[in-house]
Order: sequence, then C-alpha cells, then structure tokens
Amino acid sequence: MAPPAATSELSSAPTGTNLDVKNLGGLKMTEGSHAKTIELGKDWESFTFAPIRESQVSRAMTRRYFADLDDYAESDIVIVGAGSCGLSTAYMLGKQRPDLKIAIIEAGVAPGGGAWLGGQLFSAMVMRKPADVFLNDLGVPYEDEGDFVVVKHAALFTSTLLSKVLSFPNIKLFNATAVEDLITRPAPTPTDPHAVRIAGVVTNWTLVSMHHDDQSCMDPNTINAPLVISATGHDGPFGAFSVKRLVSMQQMERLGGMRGLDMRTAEDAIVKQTREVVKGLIVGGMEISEVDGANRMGPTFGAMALSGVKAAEEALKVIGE
Ligand code: 48N
Repeated sequence: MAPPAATSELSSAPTGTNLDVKNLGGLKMTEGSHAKTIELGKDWESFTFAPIRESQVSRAMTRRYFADLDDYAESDIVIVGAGSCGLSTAYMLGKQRPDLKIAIIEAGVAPGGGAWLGGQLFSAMVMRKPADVFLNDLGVPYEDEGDFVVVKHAALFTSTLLSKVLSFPNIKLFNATAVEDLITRPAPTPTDPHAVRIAGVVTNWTLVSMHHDDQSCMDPNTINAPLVISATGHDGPFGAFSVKRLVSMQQMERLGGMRGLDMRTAEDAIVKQTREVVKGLIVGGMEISEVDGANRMGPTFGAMALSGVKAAEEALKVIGE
C-alpha cells in the first residue's frame, strides 16, 4: 500500500510556467482545488512521487517519437547538422515561417556541433561585428570589444540558440540520427541530361550507420522534402556529408577543399558563398568552405551565425511565400 501521500501544494499551472518556489527548503507551490503543502526538507519521510507504471513511460516516449517520424516523413525543409550554422538557420526559419514543417537531422546525441567551446577548449566565444546583431536578436549577452564581441561561454550561445529552436512548434530535432544519403529526382538540363534535384534525405540512427560494416540488413529510413539545407561542417568523420555525396553521385565535379586559416577572408567568403549548390540543396557553414575552397577562420563564430541567416533567406527564395 503506497505510503500516505505527502501533502503537496503543486502548481497546477500549465507546463512551462514558473513554479511558485518560495525557498529551497520549503518548496511551496499551490495546486488548484487540492491545496496541499509540501514542506520539503521537513517531510521527506512521508514524501512520495505520484504513481507510475513502466509501460506508461515507454508509451509516453515511443508514442511521441513515432508520431513525429510519421508527421515529418513529409517535411517542407530538412536541415542536416545542428551545429551553429544549422541551428542559426533553423532559428531564422522558425521565427519567420511558423507555417513550414522543418526537420533537423543531427548525427550526434548532443546537438551543437563545434560551438560548445570557443577554441582550444577555451570557454569564451568570439564573434566579429555585425554578428552581434544576431546575438541581440537571440538575447545572448556579450562583452563589446569594439570590432568584435565576446560571449562569456560558448555554451551560453549554443544552449540559448538550441532552446529557442526547440521551442518552435513547427521544428523537430531528430538527434542521434545520421543522413546516410540524399533522395534525388531526375532534373535534366540542356547541358546536363543526368542532372538531379534533391528531394529529401535518407536517414538511419547514427549508431546503426556506424555499424554497416559489421551488421547486415540495416536499411535506412527516409524524409521527403522539396528543400534540404546542409550544414554538416568541414570534412571530418561526418563532415561535409552532402557535398561529398554530390561528388560521388557525379553532381559536382570535385570539391575545392577547405584552405588554410585566414580569419580576415574566411568569414566574409563563407557567408557570401552560402547558397543553393544544386537544385533543392542549400549548403552553409563550414561545409560550403569545402565546395569553393574557402579558407577556415578558426575560433570565431560570426560567419556560422550569419551563414545561417543567409541560408534561411536563400531557402525562402526557393520555397517562396
Ligand atoms: O559545428 P559543425 O561542425 O559545423 P558548422 O558549419 O555549423 O560550424 C562550424 C564551426 O563549428 C567551426 O568549424 C568553427 C567556426 N571553426 C572553424 C575552423 O576554422 O576551425 O556542425 C555540423 C553538425 C555536427 O553536429 C555533426 O554531428 C552534424 O553536423 N553532421 C551530421 N548530422 C547528420 N547527418 C550527417 N551526415 C552529418 N554530418 C555531420
């Protein structure tokens, strides 16, 4: 028999509102008609959580996950890569177009890519102006150093951006999920009878993707979308995925390859070059440096944010009103 339920004044306010916490010891909250008081710190002996059955937890998770997979199987836009560029793109689109259904596919369990630290494991993050405009819009505080600003911890930028993106009802993040291929449709042109347009992505759980060599029959899943925005970073174990795939499917002759570090030229180039590289595929962030052979910029992130702004603008040109 469950111990006598602790008396508790729990906030019955809808989720997401602030609990009325008076002080840490006595967690006082008020709940509708069942006004009860938990004196946490004093009543631990009689304290108990509401009852649960394991299957309820399992159903609460799986019902939502598979409903989302079903719902986003047809998306308006798929963003590949939830690094600083991909998330900035999603933030701009989520704000401007709440009518669009946007799926973000992120191979890592933890989204954020390379933006959790500022450089060489240092915590502060530098952004050159005018990227401070993006930080102002996001509500991220920074120290102004004249031509650049410094966010005291990169994780403050990335966690704020991530939380804003995840709060949009029309955006769904599928993390720990890798894009393994691109969906294509014939789109011959007068100069290239074999040209294709991109029409979605092929996905698998990342841990499955990593074991295709030692397991068989692990076929993928798919998401159809008229527009894919790829921001998978510069070449690396998972990086530059979409543009490398374009080369291997003969839709791009070869990659220009990211060049050496030159902060002064890299950031302008990457923002300016963010664009639709083949019909239905926009590339931004460090992935575009692999296409045109732009330099890398090292530990400064303004170009990632503004490449995301540019990618969102390019997307709205493609998608239209
Ligand atoms: O942070 P990244 O790697 O990429 P960007 O372009 O958003 O930001 C790049 C930035 O962090 C830098 O590299 C900085 C500015 N340094 C520059 C320099 O010169 O050193 O995020 C890419 C994301 C990651 O989270 C990957 O896990 C993910 O994309 N990803 C994928 N997700 C799904 N499917 C894939 N095939 C895939 N490949 C990568």
